[in-house]
Amino acid sequence: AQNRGKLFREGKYAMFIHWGIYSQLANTWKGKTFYGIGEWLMNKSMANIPVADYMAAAGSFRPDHFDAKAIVQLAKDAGMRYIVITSKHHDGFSMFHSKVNSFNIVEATDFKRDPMIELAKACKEGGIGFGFYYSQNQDWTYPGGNGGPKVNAAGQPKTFDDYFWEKCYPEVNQITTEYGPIELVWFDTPGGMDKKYAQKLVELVHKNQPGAFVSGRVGHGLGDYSTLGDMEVPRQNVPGLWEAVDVTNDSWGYAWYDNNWKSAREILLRTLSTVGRGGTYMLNVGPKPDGTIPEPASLALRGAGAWIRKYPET
Ligand code: FUL
Repeated sequence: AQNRGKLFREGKYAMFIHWGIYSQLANTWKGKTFYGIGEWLMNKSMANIPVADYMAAAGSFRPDHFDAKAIVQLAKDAGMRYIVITSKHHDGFSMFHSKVNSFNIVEATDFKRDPMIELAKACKEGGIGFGFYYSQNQDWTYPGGNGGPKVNAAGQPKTFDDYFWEKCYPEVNQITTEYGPIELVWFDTPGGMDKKYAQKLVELVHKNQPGAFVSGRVGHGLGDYSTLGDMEVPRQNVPGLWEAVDVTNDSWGYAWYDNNWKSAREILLRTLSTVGRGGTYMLNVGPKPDGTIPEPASLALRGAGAWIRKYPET
């Protein structure tokens, strides 16, 4: 489609949001702090949390101060043109009211709201774009997902194919049909996922969302653009249609100890280094346990935004 990826190509600057149960845990488990990227907390490489224990932790997820309008206002003040948020990260928790996975924010928490409905609406009203991150290959809690249990609750063996058709495909169908027009689906860490699965996802997104891009991390060269390495800001020109993804501190998901905040000036330099070489810059914020954006991040974003918005396009 002609207008596919319009905001990606023209907008140049976006907000990335990593938000999930891990935001509540904030890099701690049973009183101990684990250092690293927060959304990986349950992984073997960090706290190595058993699946049942991690799933039970959803019960304490209460981001009561989540305010979609405030986040959209922040993105606009920052000069950003769209927001991309984790609908499901590697931990397998659906941050929307999934029809196929009861381990989701509406059914598995006392919060009970579908924040994706709120954010989609706020973006629309605020005149900015909206999109979803979706971990298509790694799923550490659903039987058959990459890194997940190999058997279901009844002890029956489950394959990646089971996971793909029972959870991944229907969920991607849901996020591309129930939240209005979106700018892109940001697939991630394709690993060894078979090409046939990647193809199915690309076809599905393109069919349901004629204006939406599929990220390069869907794998097999099937994406609509490419993403540099995590937190990589280019030092030389990069060919093609591409983006840089970056963090406001050192973690994507909220980590309580991480105060290595970038200043407004650093954010501007990194934005310019990316956009000046033809790329799109997507900068992450990780909501705190209460659902609000950490103050140092919003201050820096607004500081940089004051310069970016000084000369409006129209
Ligand atoms: C990575 C993921 O494994 C991280 O957790 C994060 O989502 C980053 C943007 O992509 O490769």
